[in-house]
Amino acid sequence: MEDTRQRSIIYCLIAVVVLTGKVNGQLAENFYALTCPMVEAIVKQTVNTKVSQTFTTIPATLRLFFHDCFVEGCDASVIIASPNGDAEKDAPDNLSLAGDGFDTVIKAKQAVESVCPGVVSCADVLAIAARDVVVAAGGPLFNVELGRRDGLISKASRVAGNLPLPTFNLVQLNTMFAKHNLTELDMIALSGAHTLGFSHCNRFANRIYSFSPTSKVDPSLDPTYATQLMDACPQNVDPSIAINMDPVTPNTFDNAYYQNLVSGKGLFTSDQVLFTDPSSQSTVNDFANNPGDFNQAFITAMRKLGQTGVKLGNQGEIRKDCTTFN
Ligand code: HEM
Ligand SMILES: *[C@@H]1O[C@H](CO)[C@@H](O)[C@H](O)[C@H]1NC(C)=O
Ligand SMILES: CC(=O)N[C@H]1CO[C@H](CO)[C@@H](O)[C@@H]1O
Repeated sequence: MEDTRQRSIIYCLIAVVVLTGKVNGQLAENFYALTCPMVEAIVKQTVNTKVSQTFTTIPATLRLFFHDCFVEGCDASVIIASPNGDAEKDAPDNLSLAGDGFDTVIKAKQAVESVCPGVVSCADVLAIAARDVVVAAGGPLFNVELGRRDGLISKASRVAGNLPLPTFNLVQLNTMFAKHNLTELDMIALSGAHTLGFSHCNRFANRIYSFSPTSKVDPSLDPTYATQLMDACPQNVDPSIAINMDPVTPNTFDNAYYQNLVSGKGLFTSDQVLFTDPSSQSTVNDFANNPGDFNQAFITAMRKLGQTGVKLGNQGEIRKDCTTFN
């Protein structure tokens, strides 16, 4: 009698654990299965509506996820707005984060909040939205782990040194990604996000106007591409001018980024170096020739990126409004 009761209690607990995925505060794909089962459908709808209004939603949201995860961990600290202009998003490195990414997360969270108030973190909304924009651009579909809590720190002064620079070489890139538990393979795959979106001219002007004392143009640049870049970005160009990072298929999430690298059309030093450095060249060749290999590596790396510095269990908070602490 006692035995059967105990057993049914145990079965019940197991069922709750399986359904909620709440094991010792770990991330889990079904984290909101009982508390907000519609969350992914709601976020997807908001994302798709926003994408249909403006394409920039796609690169802006994907990059926002990356910047969020690399500073304080994936905890939506990047979304916080400070009246004093000293929050994470106000740092010089964030200057070019497009407003549409913020807008997407804020709107999706509002839609989620109206159905399951106080349950889903802004960090999870951003992680889901980042997956959804990849899919909206024709990229691979994958499951997102959930259960992140929102962070309590957002400071511009804590951004510097945590984000990679477009002038980085392979060792610098690997070092920065290793700090976030990401391998060289992860780093190369995540760089494939530059198959989408825009860059301002000043981020690569050194490669076409002042590369070295002996060569104005970076010799690893395809000469025709270098000329196109000079036409699009004359010296002293309006700083608001931005150009496509993937000159071939700028609006599609595909492996053209790697084919561009093979043909000397990587926009940043940090892009082109993945091909010019012998230690990463074979991976670039593989991704250029086998889109399936790229997609698999990208999915693995995005899920790992989403685990960076996450707050779990009782840490942090579930923000009501993504732009302010509760
Ligand atoms: C590997 C090191 C990386 C460096 C040095 C780097 C640097 C940059 C720079 C300088 C820009 C141009 C910003 C501008 O002028 O507006 C940019 C844009 C972008 N980056 Fe990266 N990035 C890196 C990795 C990543 C990763 C891992 C992701 C996402 C998984 C990502 C996603 C994007 C996207 C989507 C854009 C376009 C943004 C837009 O159009 O609004 N980047 N990146
Ligand atoms: C990297 O992984 C280790 C071991 O799992 C963990 O303790 C650490 O917090 C992780 N670092 C980040 C930035 O997520
Ligand atoms: C999107 C966004 O909030 N960008 C801010 C980044 O930081 C600069 C200051 O360095 C702000 O002026 C931007 O508004």
